[in-house]
Amino acid sequence: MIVGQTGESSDAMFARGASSLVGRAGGRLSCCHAELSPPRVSAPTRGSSAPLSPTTLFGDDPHRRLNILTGEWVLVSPHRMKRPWQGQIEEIPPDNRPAYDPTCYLCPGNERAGGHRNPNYTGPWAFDNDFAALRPGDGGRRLDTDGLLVARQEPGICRVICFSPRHDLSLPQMEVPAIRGVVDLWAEEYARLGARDDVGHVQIFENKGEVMGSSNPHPHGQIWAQQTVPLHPERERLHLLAHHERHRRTLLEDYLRLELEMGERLVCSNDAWVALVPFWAVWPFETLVLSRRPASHLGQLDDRERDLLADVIKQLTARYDALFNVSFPYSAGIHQAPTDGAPHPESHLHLHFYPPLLRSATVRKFLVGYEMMAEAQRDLTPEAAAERLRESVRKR
Ligand code: H2U
Ligand code: ZN
Repeated sequence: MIVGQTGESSDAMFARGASSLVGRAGGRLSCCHAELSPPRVSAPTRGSSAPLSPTTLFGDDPHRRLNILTGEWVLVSPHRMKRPWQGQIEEIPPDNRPAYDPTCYLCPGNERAGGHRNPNYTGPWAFDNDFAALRPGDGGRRLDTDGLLVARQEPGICRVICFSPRHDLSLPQMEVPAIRGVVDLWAEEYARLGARDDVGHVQIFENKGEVMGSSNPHPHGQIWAQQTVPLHPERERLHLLAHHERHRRTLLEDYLRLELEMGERLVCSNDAWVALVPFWAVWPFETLVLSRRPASHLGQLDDRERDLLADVIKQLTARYDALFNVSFPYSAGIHQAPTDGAPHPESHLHLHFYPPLLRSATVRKFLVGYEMMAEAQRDLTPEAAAERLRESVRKR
């Protein structure tokens, strides 16, 4: 995926149409995702005046906010927070897991699908997904019938990663050195999978909780490594690239500076990382975890930054659990540079947390109706969500 590697400006590329972009880096063929909106590059015009809070400007009035990472907008309707809720109430199963479950396919020593047996692993451990959504291969087959029926073979590899041998834990309940072990394994998997010729992008993620479709409460995540940079990271990458071409700094570096100056959306931090509710958050308690020093991928983090990443993950997920006094469900993932062999100075390693819960442990937000037909919408403001998370202390 080599937009910008040819020396062509992003404006010129967009004038030409992103759908036709196909390039080579390090001798490896890759092609761009089709039809993405042109990035809008911010102009630093504010001078020395203090940044204006959306709460001051809009109060309770509806307004739309721009996601500068994707070019998408979200409608914010703070006045609707007062409406009564008579919709679906989620069942939250009681969390009384044993440290070892003989029926769990992820516990050490147990049997998985297809007759595979897990080793007696004692730290974080990864294996090839027995029901992988992608398969390794050359990726050569392509279909294009009159530009109307278009398809491409997609090679790749799917891995499952157990965070701990303990069935009864989740990330916030693990000690920081144990989470650091997970960070190291993520870095190792990203490097090893990314070095393959048939892998141009490595997506590390976690689905936590039944509400998010997780099939098993044993603490685990997944890694899907594939040839193409998929939709969401590709959208972000184009916006990061446009900003970097113009300012020679990463978009998220400039954004973080502004957030640190304003403070109203910050949740928790340490010397290397900041967790905040992004200005354009869609999910009620969505957060973005940013490295203070722009790093393109986990391999560029030093020892201290890795320890502190483990620390901020624990801080943030413990706040989530304390918010509604429940093991907080979410989908989380790490966005890093594509693994096409090219340098990606525009890339800025970050983690997204998308939790579905809205006003209690049993009321979740659905992205339906207007959101499926038009655009994302939220009632609780990102500033109010950040305040709730800042005040949330670990009670469990
Ligand atoms: P989720 O809980 O996020 O679905 O992840 C569990 C993964 O574990 C899922 O992708 C895999 C599923 O394919 N799995 C195995 O690889 N082996 C098994 O024996 C059961 C589940
Ligand atoms: Zn288990």
